[in-house]
Amino acid sequence: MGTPPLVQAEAFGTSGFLAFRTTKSPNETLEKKIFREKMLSVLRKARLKDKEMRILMLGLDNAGKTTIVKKIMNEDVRTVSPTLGFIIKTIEYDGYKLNIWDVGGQKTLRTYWKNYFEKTDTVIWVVDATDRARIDDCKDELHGLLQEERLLGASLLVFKNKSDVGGAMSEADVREGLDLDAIKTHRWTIMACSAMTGLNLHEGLQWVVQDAKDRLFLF
Ligand SMILES: Nc1nc2c(ncn2[C@@H]2O[C@H](COP(=O)(O)OP(=O)(O)OP(=O)(O)O)[C@@H](O)[C@H]2O)c(=O)[nH]1
Ligand SMILES: [Mg+2]
Repeated sequence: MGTPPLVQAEAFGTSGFLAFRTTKSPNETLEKKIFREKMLSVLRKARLKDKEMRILMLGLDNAGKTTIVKKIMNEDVRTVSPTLGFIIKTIEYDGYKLNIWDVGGQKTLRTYWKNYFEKTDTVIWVVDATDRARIDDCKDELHGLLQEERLLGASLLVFKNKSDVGGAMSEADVREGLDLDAIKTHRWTIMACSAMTGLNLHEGLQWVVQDAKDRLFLF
């Protein structure tokens, strides 16, 4: 277990319209596109040097995203309800300021996910390991997300949540079900976790921070 996180700030939103407008235009030339990506990479690196990260937590509804965040914050995990907009929580972890964006995953809300992509350092993709029926849906949403240009520089942590439940899918099941080995565009890893018992939640944050440190030497 890593250093316990400290609550720094909290914000709530009930509308999916908090958009960070991208400056991209449909007629962007290749040179401009390359320049824009380079600038984004420089900015991202500068922020990592400042030890501040933007983490986007996504996944299908009922996966356990909000419960995970609550558990990390040492809040009561028995009182969660579906997220209709987004919740931002800021925690200090291992000297890094992690701004975690927890966004609702219901089907009708997924079209708003794009409003949160800008400047994301890490995507935490939460999977309900008891939901075999929707593993294909989960795979399609994840692979669709990874096509997003604005997420190209982001790393991916897949949390196989609800691992405390007997008969839940194994890590190998989820790895295969989500076709994770086909992902070549992003640095990724998968970890079994439980928002109920707290299994691997801090280890997950540790990976996120270590990955940020490693990236400082990569770009
Ligand atoms: N057994 C078990 N139940 C969990 C776990 N994590 C979440 N749950 C339950 O799963 C349900 C959904 O949890 P949420 O945290 O609201 O899921 P969400 O991903 O935030 O859902 P949306 O906000 O709709 O996108 C709740 O009833 C939680 O108590 C876990 O690790 N183990
Ligand atoms: Mg939620």
